[in-house]
Amino acid sequence: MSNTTIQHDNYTSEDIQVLEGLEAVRKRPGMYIGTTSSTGLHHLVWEIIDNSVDEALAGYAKRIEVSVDSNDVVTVKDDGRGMPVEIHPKTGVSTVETIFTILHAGGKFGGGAYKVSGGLHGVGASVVNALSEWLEAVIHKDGKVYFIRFKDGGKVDQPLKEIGTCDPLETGSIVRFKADPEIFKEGTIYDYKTLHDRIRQMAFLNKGIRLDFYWEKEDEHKGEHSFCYEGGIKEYVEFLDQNENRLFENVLYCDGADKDTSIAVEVALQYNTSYTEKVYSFCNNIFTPDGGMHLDGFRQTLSRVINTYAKDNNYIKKDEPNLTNDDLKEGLTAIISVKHPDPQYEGQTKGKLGNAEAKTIVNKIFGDFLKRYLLENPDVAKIIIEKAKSASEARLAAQKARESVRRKDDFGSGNLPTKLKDCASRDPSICEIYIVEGNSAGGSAQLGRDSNFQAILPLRGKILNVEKARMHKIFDNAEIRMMIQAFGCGFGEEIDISKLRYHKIVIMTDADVDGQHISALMLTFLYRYFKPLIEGGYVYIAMPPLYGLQKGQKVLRYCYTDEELELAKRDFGDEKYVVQRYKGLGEMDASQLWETTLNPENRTLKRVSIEDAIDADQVFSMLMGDEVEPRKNFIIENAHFVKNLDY
Ligand code: 1YM
Repeated sequence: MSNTTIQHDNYTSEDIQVLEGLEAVRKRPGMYIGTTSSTGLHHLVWEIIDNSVDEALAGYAKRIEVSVDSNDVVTVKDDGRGMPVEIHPKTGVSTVETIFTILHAGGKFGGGAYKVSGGLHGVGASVVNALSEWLEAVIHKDGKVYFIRFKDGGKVDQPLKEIGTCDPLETGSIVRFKADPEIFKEGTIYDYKTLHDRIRQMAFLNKGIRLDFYWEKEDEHKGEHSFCYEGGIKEYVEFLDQNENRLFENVLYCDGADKDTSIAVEVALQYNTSYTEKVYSFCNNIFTPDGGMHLDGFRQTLSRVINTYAKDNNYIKKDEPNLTNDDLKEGLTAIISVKHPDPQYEGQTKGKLGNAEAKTIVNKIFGDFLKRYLLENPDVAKIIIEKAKSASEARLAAQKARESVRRKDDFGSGNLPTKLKDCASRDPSICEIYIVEGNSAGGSAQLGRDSNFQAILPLRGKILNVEKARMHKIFDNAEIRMMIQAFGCGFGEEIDISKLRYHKIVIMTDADVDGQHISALMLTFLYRYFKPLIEGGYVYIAMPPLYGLQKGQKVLRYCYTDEELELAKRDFGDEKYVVQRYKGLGEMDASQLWETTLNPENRTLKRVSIEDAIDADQVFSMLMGDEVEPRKNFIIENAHFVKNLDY
């Protein structure tokens, strides 16, 4: 292969190969970034940030800046060595051009260093380039400033050239790009929260690296957000538990690496007074929602070391059973983060780390640490063991309670609660169940519904706060038992969606703070015990109108938001009407309720979705946890109390 620069106005065979490569990405973007939805759009940003994070993890960059401007142009800047600019011996063009035009060029070109922060499918800068309207890179290196530009999905627009000089101490890479709207048909608009949360997470997962996020759009988020955590995942655990009461002062933290395999491990954990667990595992900075070997190693070690300690110190008698993983879960918050040179992801959605050696190494590093920590901190050991023992006792009681509840209500037999006003149809795909707050509204709903396909389950008062209660209490609650019976699909780990009796579960509460609180309780319950129903998109929130414009007895128009009311007022010109504010569902009669909230033709339903398990968990814990103040503020501030409500 020749060592001369390719002329970009007359194509050579290498050029054509390059174009074919990037063309393949444009033809099948899904193969490289998963999807061309908003998720895929954001992947472009992650890919470029990953390159900067790799440079930081290699010890060269200290600070990374990410900005999004009002035209959705993204700029990522780092103060690393600067991408290599010399002619690449294999391609005959600059290495930076090679990086941006040859698929999977990543770390293979740089002399063996592997990519640590792995993007989806391990794609890199060239994929971003292929899917961009244009992309520019500016490189500061050896006292010189270089520039290169691509357009139309990765074609070289301006080959690499020197555009100036700089202080030789000033080095780094800047990449700017505009995603191609022809690829991202749903639009190229970035979401503030998605970027903000992921950048923050990157900062938590990579201690000491500073990530500055500049949101330049003219909206409420405009400004700079700077993230840098010297404590890394230790601070992540503190962040996750900011609204909890911790059981002891310090977060347990360890890190280590295995020389032979180059696998690095970090674990941080804390216990709080709640009964739920927040344990999240990552490989190469990517969340592994389905766990895998690193998580298995963590659980196995936690249980092994604590049980050994508990037996050695007579917290558990020799003939008593061990504490189980379930016992050790209650109130546990932990992050397990591994860095692996060759991760293998398994499972249908590739959310599970398959490398068995990750387990061995977590066992060793976390095990040695925990054993020693417990010996040195017997007071902490005692607190953890006592928490787990009380969980174990509660579990036994719950088991008994469940069995008795099951016998009493006969969950599987098709018996239905008497309060349920069921629908005629037995085709779940068209059936809906409205869970209605309060008996009076329940009455109107029962009269107003279409009984062919709409069932009504009235609930009285607030259902039990499931976050605070333990299992056996939850199943003592009559309202909750009725819901479980009505759904017909079982609950918890035994759920069977094929038995679900309604494909729309609609929560209907008053449009006030109390109503929102009840919705939040309901969602927490569904989230904890019927997660697949939320994931499957079966759960909705009804939106009753806030106002009616009334003329005499007749309602001229219903308004569901304050903005709508303002618009309606303008539309009405000379017409005389009074604005009626609905405080509760009970104020509407049966036909009004049908018209506004039940009739599929007119009603507004919000579908509840969980895009981000961590985030949802946070909101729920905050809403339901022991700390009253943040909850109160949140409910007052957020009319729409859960982030992921789709309209
Ligand atoms: C805003 C995006 O890409 N930074 C970046 C990338 C590289 C280097 C430094 C780098 C790596 C190496 C040597 C090396 C890349 N290099 C390569 C390749 N920021 C951003 N900063 N010198 C510079 O790994 O040996 C790919 S990315 F291929 F050259 F190694």
